[in-house]
Amino acid sequence: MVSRRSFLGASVALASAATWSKTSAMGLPEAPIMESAETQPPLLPVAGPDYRPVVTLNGWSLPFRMNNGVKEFHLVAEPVEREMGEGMTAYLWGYNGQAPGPTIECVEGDRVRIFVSNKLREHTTVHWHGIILPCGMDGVAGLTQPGIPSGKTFVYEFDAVKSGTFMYHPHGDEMVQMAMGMMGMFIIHPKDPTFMPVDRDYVFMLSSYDIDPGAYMPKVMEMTDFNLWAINARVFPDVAPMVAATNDRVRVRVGNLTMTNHPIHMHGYDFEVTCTDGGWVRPEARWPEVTIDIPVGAMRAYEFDAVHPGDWALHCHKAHHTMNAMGHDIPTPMGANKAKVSAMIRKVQPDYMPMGETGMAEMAEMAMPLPENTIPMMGGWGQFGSLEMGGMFSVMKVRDGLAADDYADPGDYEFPNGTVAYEWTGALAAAPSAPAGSADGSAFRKSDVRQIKMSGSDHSGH
Ligand SMILES: [Cu+2]
Repeated sequence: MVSRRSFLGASVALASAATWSKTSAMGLPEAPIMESAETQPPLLPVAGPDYRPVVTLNGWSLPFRMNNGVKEFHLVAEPVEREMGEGMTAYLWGYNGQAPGPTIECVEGDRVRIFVSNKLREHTTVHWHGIILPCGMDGVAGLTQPGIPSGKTFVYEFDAVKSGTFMYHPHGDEMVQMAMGMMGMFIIHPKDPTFMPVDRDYVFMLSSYDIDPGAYMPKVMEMTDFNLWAINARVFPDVAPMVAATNDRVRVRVGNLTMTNHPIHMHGYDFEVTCTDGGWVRPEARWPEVTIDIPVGAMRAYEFDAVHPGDWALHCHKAHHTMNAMGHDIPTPMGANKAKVSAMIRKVQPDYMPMGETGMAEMAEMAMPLPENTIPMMGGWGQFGSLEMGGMFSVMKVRDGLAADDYADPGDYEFPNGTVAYEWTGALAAAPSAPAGSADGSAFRKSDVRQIKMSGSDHSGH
């Protein structure tokens, strides 16, 4: 395993660290702004205990400065323009140029000070969801503090006493401000770097918006019928893939601040939930899953050993959440014969195309004219054609021989010969043969089969 320190020099973090050390310890820290919606490289530790920084999918981590032993961050609440996908920009509210806001990372035992400047036209606060802290730092407008007025800066300061995965979001005009996209992740790394170590640590936040095609701002009064289901405010096919080297230990942390739960399903692996926003899950309390439901207002982290190379789909299992903007109030079109009615419609609209008579897959391949500022309902092309997916969908790409700090999209998986499902044309493509070392023809490797002793399976006493 490559030590984290060994690739420390390769990071952009050093550049920002130099910038920060020049900043005066007096006055507000600079507030870095991110202009891109691309996944940014991990922000490697530059002070204090070693840790494995997270990679925020289509996001970034907020640089900090040290001031007399205190880690200082500067969040700016402000209107932002977020590219949710190619051809579609949303006017949201967020932090430091993006929505969701940057991930904040610190280490258990750190003293953190977070300056929050409010550039919105109404008051806001920041609530540090799940973090153990003094009540007056909890960020509930009216209850624990006055709202931060427009144009003002408030200071939050607390000791990071417990490691884990947390979130931040406003707790003043919460319904509107969260519907507008104000949210972010907050990671407190364990101070002991040998506790629950992983090789890749991904984090993203689930969010949903109701933005009519052609419009730019979400309808903040919508309660259930959203049309954009997003991973870190990006929709497939413009959600970045996650990348792992074969045999990496991988953690995926998923926060949910939408109005409904999302059963996140990953193909190719079983995994265990190892952390919630309540803390780390003890090994004896874990159980295997392939789909993990992320409740509203909650975080779940799961881990697995990336022993199966491939391009593995990862998505919300609510099928309507892997679609982009679409109408739901239409009758089922399958089986309808639209020939007669099409002829009538063409008299007034010559280019009318009847759709959906056989199903809706055809819609992914039709290049239909779209209104300005929207995204096709589904899209994404793989090496075998259309995926017919949108929304909350990404791909876990596991490859042999990736460098430890390589997070770039490795492209399409090269399937080994004879391992892809194929059309039956009357004979098998090759004579079936048992894999090497397997007497029974099982395609599974030994490492896949867990020895499970079931209690009560010993019937010898009967
Ligand atoms: Cu969902």
